[in-house]
Amino acid sequence: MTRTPTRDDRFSFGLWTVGWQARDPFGDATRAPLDPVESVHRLADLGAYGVTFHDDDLVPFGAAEPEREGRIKAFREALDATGLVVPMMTTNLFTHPMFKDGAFTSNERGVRRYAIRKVMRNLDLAAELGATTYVFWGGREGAETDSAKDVRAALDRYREAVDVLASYVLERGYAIRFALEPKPNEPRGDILLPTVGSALAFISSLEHADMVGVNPEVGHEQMAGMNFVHSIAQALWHHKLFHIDLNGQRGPKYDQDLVFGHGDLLSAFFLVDLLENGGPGGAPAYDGPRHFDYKPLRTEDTAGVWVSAASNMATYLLLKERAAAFRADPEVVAALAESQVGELATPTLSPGESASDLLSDRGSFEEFDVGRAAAHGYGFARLDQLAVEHVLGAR
Ligand SMILES: [Mn+2]
Repeated sequence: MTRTPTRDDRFSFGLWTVGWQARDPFGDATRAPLDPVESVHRLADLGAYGVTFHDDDLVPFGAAEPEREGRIKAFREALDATGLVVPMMTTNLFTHPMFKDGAFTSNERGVRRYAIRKVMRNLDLAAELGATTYVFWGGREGAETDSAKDVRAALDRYREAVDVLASYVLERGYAIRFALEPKPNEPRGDILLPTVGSALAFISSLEHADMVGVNPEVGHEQMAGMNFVHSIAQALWHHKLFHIDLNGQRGPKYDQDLVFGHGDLLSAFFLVDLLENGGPGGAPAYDGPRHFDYKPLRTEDTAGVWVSAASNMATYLLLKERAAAFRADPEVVAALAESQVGELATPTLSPGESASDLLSDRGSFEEFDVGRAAAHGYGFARLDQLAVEHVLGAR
């Protein structure tokens, strides 16, 4: 198996990732701006297949129409020259000071109307560029104070905005699905729809729920102390994993946006195993872009930016290789059987068996050997050590 990425690996990057100038709340930029055209060429050279962006990543906020057209034209020419595609697009509804109290959920109605219009304009561009996923990350949809935000009204307005925009996509006949990206906090003290679970529950209340899924991000879920592999498994279970943001995070602290695998490496291994081998018969469980939403370390120069971009893809491919080796190892197969991992797929009741049938099955309760069930070990310690040894390349 190759560790050199190809287009078939479907790796994509946001313009805002490699283009991050490393400005943080305490310090100025450490890198010069990067021209989106150059980013497209460099990402293509490194083996990516796609590039994604917020409206304002390509065209500065408030740019006049001729400038907007010129920048879009240059970007399209770079796509045509490299063959890179735009699988996903999104909207910046967080940088401009007007969004300081949110966009779809700002207390000020005029800001909410402006925000919807800003998305509509970029949806038109997304359709033109062939993007099939449109992400909503509501970084400013939240609050720092419980006195100042009526959360139930905010959720009404959030739903209203997504419903209106979904109707717009359907009316225009665009082949676009929406993906909501949860995050617990930062930049707001508390953000609405903080976890994958919250987003899934919200989606079930939408008018066009079938065209809305989630775009979970490794670090966002881990900032909330959640198990990212579990979150992805549940999103898959609901058929709602429309897109994924891969990166690294070291526990519940500020959003680190490290290179994929450079945080919780074991979790990254089990994530790749789930995505690549978690489908029926060991097929991939997810066929969408493997999208990296990370930030090159602030200490790096431009050369370091491209080293880190390549590292995301190399780490993913290494973990994919390790996961395949794990699955193919006869000792692992035996350990999985010993741990009864596959038995969980067997329904608890037999075909046609009812609750009263279960009641009359003395073997299930009255005569069940609870002592045996309590006494035997599951062998998970052995199984997990095999996984660790495979991750370390020791097998
Ligand atoms: Mn993200």
